[in-house]
Amino acid sequence: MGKRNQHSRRTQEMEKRNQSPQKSLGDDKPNFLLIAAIITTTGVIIAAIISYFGSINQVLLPIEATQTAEALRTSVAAVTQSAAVSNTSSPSVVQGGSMPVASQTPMPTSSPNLIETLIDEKKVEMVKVPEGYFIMGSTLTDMLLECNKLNYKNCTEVRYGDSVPSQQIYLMDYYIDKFEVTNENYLSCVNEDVCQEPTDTKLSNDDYFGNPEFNNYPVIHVTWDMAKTYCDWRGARLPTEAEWEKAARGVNGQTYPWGNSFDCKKGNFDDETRFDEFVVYGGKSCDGYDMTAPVGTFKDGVSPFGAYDMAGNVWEWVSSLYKPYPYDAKDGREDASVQGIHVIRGGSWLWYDYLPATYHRVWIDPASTYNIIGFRCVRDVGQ
Ligand SMILES: [Ca+2]
Ligand SMILES: [Ca+2]
Repeated sequence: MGKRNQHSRRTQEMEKRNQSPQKSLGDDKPNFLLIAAIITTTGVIIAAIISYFGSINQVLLPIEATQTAEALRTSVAAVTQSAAVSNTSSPSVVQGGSMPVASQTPMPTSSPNLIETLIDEKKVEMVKVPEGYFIMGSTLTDMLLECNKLNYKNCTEVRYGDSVPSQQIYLMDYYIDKFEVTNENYLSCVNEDVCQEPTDTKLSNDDYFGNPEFNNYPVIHVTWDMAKTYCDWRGARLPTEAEWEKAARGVNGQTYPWGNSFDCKKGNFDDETRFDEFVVYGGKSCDGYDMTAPVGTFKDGVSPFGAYDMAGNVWEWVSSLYKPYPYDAKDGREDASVQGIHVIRGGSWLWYDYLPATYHRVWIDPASTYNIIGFRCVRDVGQ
């Protein structure tokens, strides 16, 4: 109303001016100068206002971004804990492998084209996994659908329920080995009398560990302690379950390192009938390797952050004790001094009865060694 009254008064004043007697040209001159001065002054004021608010924005934006990042960092524990007590605050997942939708926090974005690598002191190549949120775990519905689709056995809640629920987890940035630790990598540590030789140096009938023919193949027959000792020797450590999973699937919760559809040509899976009758979804001899394959063979199966063989070839030890989800790194599961059952991730060239999805967890005695279990290491950025 106030604005309307002002407008009416202004209109009436303008109408009065239009009704006033005509002025001479000479009389108009001062008015032109006055108008020009007003226009110039107004322009200067407007420019000053724009400049002022522009500079304020330039100052404020980075502060707001910093505060947001800090808030996100400090809310990790809260997000993790809230997932435990309330399903409404954990991501909801739409059936069919669709993206979970965050209710409170922004969705992370993937930048798969920017792979940053590091060659460490032992000349082992690592890839960087940037700081931020990622989606860990899955829903039972999605897992059982995938399990049945790929003709695996035991597609039940008992087998797959421990990977539920889907959570958003925030991790600081870190480097992870680009490849599984090779026989050659591990031999360097053995030669320095730090690492213990694998408990079995053969694979089937082949001389494997120490045989130059298999230098670039993943080391096997190592316990969790042996794997940890090797990573310590590198100035690194075993990845947590969360770190392993983020490196394997990226930030958006995809099922496999390369996407959501299984493809037996993108990793070394159980595609032979030499050791068992099971043949992976996709057919016999799909990937072309009866046993382990040289690391980095499957370039189309690389993860969003540039890590190879995160699905297939050999299972990989992680640092985590086997505990129920929701995942919480601070609940004791990452305490290396605690004895107990540990987790392996990623699937392998044999052992058909487990879906090689990035979220799938398998627990195992840390003192056991198998020809299907190897590992890789991580290190913190700036370490
Ligand atoms: Ca194979
Ligand atoms: Ca692997």
